[in-house]
Amino acid sequence: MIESGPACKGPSRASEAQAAVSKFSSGCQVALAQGGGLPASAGNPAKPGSRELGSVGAAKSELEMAAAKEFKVVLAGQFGSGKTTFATRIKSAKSDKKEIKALKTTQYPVTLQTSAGQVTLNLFDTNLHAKGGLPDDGFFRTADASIVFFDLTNEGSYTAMEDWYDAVIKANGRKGSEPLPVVVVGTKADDIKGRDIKPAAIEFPRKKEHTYREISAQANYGVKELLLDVCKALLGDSVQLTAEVEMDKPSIDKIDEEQLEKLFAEYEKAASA
Ligand SMILES: Nc1nc2c(ncn2[C@@H]2O[C@H](COP(=O)(O)OP(=O)(O)O)[C@@H](O)[C@H]2O)c(=O)[nH]1
Ligand SMILES: [Mg+2]
Repeated sequence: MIESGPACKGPSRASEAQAAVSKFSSGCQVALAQGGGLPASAGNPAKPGSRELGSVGAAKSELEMAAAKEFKVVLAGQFGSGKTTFATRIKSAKSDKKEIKALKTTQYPVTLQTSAGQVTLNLFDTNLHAKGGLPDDGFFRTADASIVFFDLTNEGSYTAMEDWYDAVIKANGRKGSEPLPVVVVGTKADDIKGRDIKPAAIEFPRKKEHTYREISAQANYGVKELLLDVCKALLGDSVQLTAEVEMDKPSIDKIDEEQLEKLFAEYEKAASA
């Protein structure tokens, strides 16, 4: 049986002072899960007695934890909402991607240098197509965080987002523990004319109290910021990126940032009303 060790509890939304502890505990959970081990439910409480397992084993698992700082980040959202386009913007993620055949998933590792040290976000991107329906629980389970996507130009994708969100939350039930970190993302922000959803109508992230961000992966707009949002949700608000994130050249080079800021201000106004 795998002993989880004292620091190996479910990720807690970090108070800043606890950020370091929290990131190790999450990383630990990922390492175990990817080794084919534990389901990622909340119930991995710290066991006061677990220090008593062989000191070598304990030391090793602490070392592994310190080295890990890896998080499973599930990309959720309707087919065509722009998940793969987002994941493949990041150069290293694209070159180091791995197929996980059993889960019909591509794993894109995004390694970031942050004020909390090196952090790897393993983006889990499903390869199923629309007719395949929602992925199995195995895809969603053991997530440390999720990015939930909808396409700003397709109202149906906004509606469908709730099913994906529910699937992530259900597979990662964390009774009695902190909620799963989630960032909600509106994609294809470059296509202002094609927008199908008014800012004030984007109620979902406010209702659920999750961070909301708009991106255009094709214009490299908001991509880095989104990665930072995920780090903050996992490690605490004070985390900063300390090195550039290398991205592919944008395929759209003009984007009306001023107009996008106006639209976002409308979202915020509705959110604070
Ligand atoms: N205009 C625009 N189109 C995008 C953007 N991101 C993705 N798309 C398009 O949306 C479609 C679906 O994208 P994809 O990443 O495959 O979606 P997925 O099924 O969620 O992985 C593709 O035709 C993309 O070219 C974007 O930022 N702007
Ligand atoms: Mg895809």
